[in-house]
Amino acid sequence: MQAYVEAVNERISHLVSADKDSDLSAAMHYSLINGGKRIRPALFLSIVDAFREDWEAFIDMAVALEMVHTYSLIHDDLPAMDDDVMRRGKPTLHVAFSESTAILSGDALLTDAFSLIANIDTMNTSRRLCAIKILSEGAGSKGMVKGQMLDLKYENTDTSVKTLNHIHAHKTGRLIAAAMMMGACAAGEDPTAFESIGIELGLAFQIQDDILEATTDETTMGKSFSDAKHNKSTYVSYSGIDGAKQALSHRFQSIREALKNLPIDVTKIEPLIQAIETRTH
Ligand code: GRG
Repeated sequence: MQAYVEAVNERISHLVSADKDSDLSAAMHYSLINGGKRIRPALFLSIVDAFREDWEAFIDMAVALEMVHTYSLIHDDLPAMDDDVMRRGKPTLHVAFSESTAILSGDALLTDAFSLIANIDTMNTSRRLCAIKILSEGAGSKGMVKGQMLDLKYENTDTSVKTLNHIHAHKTGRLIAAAMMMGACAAGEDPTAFESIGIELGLAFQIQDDILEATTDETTMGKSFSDAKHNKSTYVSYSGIDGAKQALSHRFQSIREALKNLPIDVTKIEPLIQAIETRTH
């Protein structure tokens, strides 16, 4: 995991410079550099590695994923959405710069991500197209954006676990699934099997987020806690800490079982699953 994260950080530093004459590039740099755990790009690279491909050749696709994820966090923090003031241990982008700069930086990160993938000319066109299709579908109106819309719709409402799962399978699950599926695309393999595993991992990730939010503090997590402010139901508010922990353990068990059935070198992914399972922020 460390090797993937270091490679992603190095490539981000190379690709995104903090141009003093451009508020837009300074703002994109501010959000992208430092702080993020780089889980989605690391997952993508581990799948490429598990198919025994040279993962370092696919680093720009990993960075593109992090750019889409970072855009989603910037927009999620805006006053019109969660209205949060801390992210990745720093003031959120609209607080550090301005609301309009935060909106435009998110727009730019999302758009530039696709240009980055389209320009990986060392990669065969059908693999690039497969990745672009999956990333756009995972992030767009049937994926993460739909999840965000549902999340806003169900604020101030008592939801069932079924509805919570539906929201988070889209909001958190679809981009994590896209990361894994893009790993298969990049290796020239069929991505289908990774869709349900990725969504399962996204749901586990969200349950964990809710448990951490209930058991730790904003400084440790490096972000504002705003679920209570918006009266959002969480896995903990619905099932209690013990119930949420039990659901989490079931999900990780089924993720490991599903991965074992695939024709890949699972030892490349297991350390990452382990790191996600035991994360503290
Ligand atoms: C605005 C279109 C749009 C979508 C926003 C991802 C998202 C949808 C909102 C984030 C809200 C949130 C806190 C969800 C919980 C799970 C999650 C995605 C946490 C943040 O991801 P990490 O922990 O963050 O990987 P870092 O900072 O480590 O990259």
